[in-house]
Amino acid sequence: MSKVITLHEFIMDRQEDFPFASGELSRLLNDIAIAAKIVSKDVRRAGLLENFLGAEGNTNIQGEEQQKLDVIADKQFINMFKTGGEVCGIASEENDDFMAFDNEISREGKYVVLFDPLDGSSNIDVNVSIGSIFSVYRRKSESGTLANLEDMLQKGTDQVAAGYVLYGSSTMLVYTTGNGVNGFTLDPFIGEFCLSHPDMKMPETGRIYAMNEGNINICEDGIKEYIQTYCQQTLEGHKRPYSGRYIGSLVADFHRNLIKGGIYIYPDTSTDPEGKLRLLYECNPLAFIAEQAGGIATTGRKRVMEIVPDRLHQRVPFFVGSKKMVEEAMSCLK
Ligand code: AHM
Ligand code: MG
Repeated sequence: MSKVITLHEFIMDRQEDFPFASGELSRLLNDIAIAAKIVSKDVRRAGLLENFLGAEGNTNIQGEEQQKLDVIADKQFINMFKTGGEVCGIASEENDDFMAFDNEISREGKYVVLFDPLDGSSNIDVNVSIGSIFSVYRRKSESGTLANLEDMLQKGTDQVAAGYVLYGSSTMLVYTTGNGVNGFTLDPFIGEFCLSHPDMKMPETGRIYAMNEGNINICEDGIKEYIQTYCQQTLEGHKRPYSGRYIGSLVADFHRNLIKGGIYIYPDTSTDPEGKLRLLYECNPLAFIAEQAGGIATTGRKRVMEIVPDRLHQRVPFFVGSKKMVEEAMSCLK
């Protein structure tokens, strides 16, 4: 029987891999894992608890209805970051503005975290997989001062760590610090994330495409061409088509494609000319993981991680997945 390696042990063993390592990033990743366990516990029991399912009654800055669990998860992560001492400020998909933590230990924190506390909102109430996504940057502002907007608006290439937690048939945490991608499954009996997917690699190609095809008529022609040429069966039935699989939870669709090979597409449409997904909370962290696993992430025209953000809640078209499949899709865009 091989030795069980917990996330905590793994992070400590790898500490020297981290740029500017002095232990803070290790502690921050451990704090994220603890917050993820708390959120996982809430997600797993949501159907049994009063006030956990359904809409909160508010909309976020993007005009989307917040679910109660969105808000609960947001508070759990913020509380962990605020009290941990490694983070000087955060920005979350659920909050209008970023937060600079104004307490003594946080002002010294080296990092900022940008995150989507619970992604896949439309699946929360129906017991379908959802996830949390996070992205970690070194602050640009002086240590000891308050975090500012410039700390938050960094390019994806500046990320020092990124990851996601998938609340699926099991809870998994997958992360990278720029030295490959590793996946850990939460063992509910011992309450630890244990290494289950070492050195994850995204297959160079695959047979799965994930897109909300309800939007096909409001997409540019190149998207239609890609779906018809590469993904769908021809009328004569000559071509073996890809399989369409769309969960509608980005983390879950991405995770499946990471393991099996595939492409996820959320393009711009005539009704959402910038696309739907958020650059800072969703696209950059998954782009970092995809690239570290050998995949690609683009807007269809440009590498996602090279975009210089100009606002917190910026949206971008998103094509992510197996290298060959994303290249095929890009070849159809004019
Ligand atoms: P959310 O952050 O409000 O949950 O929105 C992001 C989600 C993604 O997880 C998912 O892939 C996409 O939105 C689904 O959107 P749609 O319902 O338009 O297909
Ligand atoms: Mg989201």
